[in-house]
Amino acid sequence: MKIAIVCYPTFGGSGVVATELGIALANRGHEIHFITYKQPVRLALLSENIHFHEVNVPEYPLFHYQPYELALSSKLVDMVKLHHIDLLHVHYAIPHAYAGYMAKKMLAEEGITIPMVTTLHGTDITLVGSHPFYKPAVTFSINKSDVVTSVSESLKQDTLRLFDIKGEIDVVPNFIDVSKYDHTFTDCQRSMMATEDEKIVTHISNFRKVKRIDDVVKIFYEIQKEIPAKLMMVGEGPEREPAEQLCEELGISNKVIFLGNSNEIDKILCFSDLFLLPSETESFGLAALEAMISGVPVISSNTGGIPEVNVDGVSGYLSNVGDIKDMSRNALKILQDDQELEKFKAAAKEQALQFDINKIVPVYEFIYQKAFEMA
Ligand code: GMT
Repeated sequence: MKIAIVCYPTFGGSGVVATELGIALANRGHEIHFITYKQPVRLALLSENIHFHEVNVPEYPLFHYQPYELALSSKLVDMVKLHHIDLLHVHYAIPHAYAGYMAKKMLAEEGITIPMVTTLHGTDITLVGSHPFYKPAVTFSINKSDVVTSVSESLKQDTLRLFDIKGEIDVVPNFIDVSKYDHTFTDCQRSMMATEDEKIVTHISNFRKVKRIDDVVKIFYEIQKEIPAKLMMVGEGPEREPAEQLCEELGISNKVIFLGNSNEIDKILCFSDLFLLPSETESFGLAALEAMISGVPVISSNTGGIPEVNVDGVSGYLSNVGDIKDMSRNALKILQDDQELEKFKAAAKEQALQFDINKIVPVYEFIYQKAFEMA
């Protein structure tokens, strides 16, 4: 099948999922066309089955806002015709589902029928999409998609609650390429980051408000009072600077390393002992799953789709949003007892295996067949 994948090319979870899905589909013999404004960050190599088409928005002085969805829908029409693409899979409703629908209508004028699958990822529904400025357009484009999927049951319920949805929503959870996390590096270069007696705690995100970055710092502050520890902060975003400031104020700057965005997440997780994800809301929590497959237990909030990924008392612990005391107590329960740590590490990995890419990609292939029948 020839599939166009539309996504954000950045470090965000939706772009990562779309890219990994495209790569896996290409490995299964499909021809994949990524259509977005920059080559996706996790798309290292293009190949016979993987193509990338850049969407350009020409600058024009009249445009106060650059019309990206117009450029995207035109690019989709051109690429579908040029490469005889069979199906559109758009990740993140705004503005991709809207642009995809316009492309579909333009192609229909020329006698070309193309099904569109829309995958909802979280903030496109919970934070941005439900804003009154966007809601009518988001509702319209979800309802006009041939098949809609959401990455968790929780996100499905949020979508049904926030929008007037006419059709079904299929839950297809995010996944993990297990083979990528089969570490062969010896000591994971742990010694470069911490001394032997120090535990390594990690947080990875886009450092937005929703991630509650100050909670990450405060939980670590409690941990390091009790045991020797280091905190690895991975990612970039508006909350990074305030977090660095907070570390300074708490006098823990020498124990916290801000690494910025990284393409070596597997290596960082390889030397991590514990992962912190105290988010305000999270439709799935892909970063937690990436930690778990590396054998890193997760201390998280119990919000949104996180409980569908991180199992309380098994792969880590869950607490109410903002309950820093409970989160630090749970973190110490795991970190202070080596036997307990080993037990949680093994269980985290085991739990992550449920989301093996080889189980989930065939589900998307089934979804594509369904889209053909609906179109
Ligand atoms: O977490 C973010 O802010 C990025 C966002 C995105 O759209 O890239 O992530 C969302 O999609 C991910 C992949 O499906 C999910 O794992 C994240 O939980 C979800 N983020 C939120 O719901 C806040």
